[in-house]
Amino acid sequence: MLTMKDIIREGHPTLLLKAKEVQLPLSQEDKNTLNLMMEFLVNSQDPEIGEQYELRPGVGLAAPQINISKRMIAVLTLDEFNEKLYKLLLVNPKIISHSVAKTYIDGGEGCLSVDREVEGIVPRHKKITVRSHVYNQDTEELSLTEMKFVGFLSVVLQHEIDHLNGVLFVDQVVEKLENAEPVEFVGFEEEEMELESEK
Ligand code: UDB
Ligand code: ZN
Repeated sequence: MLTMKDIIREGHPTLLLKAKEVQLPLSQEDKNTLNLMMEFLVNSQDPEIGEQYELRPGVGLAAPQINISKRMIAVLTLDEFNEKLYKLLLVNPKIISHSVAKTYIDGGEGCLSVDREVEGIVPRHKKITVRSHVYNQDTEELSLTEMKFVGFLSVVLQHEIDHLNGVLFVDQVVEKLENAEPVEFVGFEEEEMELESEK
């Protein structure tokens, strides 16, 4: 299993590279990497496993963060309305369109690869359309899909796709953003929010 030791941190050169397109069909090695990435997110959000291995509860992970410079990301999170669970393994994702409207997370962003608090907010597109191959862990098949994301999911996807392009949120922070609404978390449990902000 992956632990925090496997996650490279700010200052590591791989985090600044543009990751390579993944060759299709997927190799067994790439399938293994995708499975490990999702397993990390699942473990990191499990209170017992997370505590035992001292994992930060992750909502997304990009392959470059485990020093594999390939265009693969994992996402595991509820939307900001606590309504839908997104469990996605994406290969060669591409933002094909986005809204003019912007959004941001109040209180800023963090990153599993950044071990410090960074003040300021990160401007993000409010809505994006992503075209990507989606990996199904049960069938081991890929399917090319277009998906729309808004709000928190849109922010998570943009944060992860930035990693594929060698971009860290720390280089995109601003003090304030005019004419944009923050992601509004509705029905998120206080405890969950506190868990996140304890970090
Ligand atoms: C995270 N989680 O997983 F606004 F309920 C972060 C860490 C670095 C703090 C663990 C997170 O922001 N959770 C969260 C945020 C909310 C509300 C809520 C939970 N990442 C993943 C990462 O580093 N991927 O590369 C950072 C996130 C910042 C914005 C999107 C991804
Ligand atoms: Zn990150």
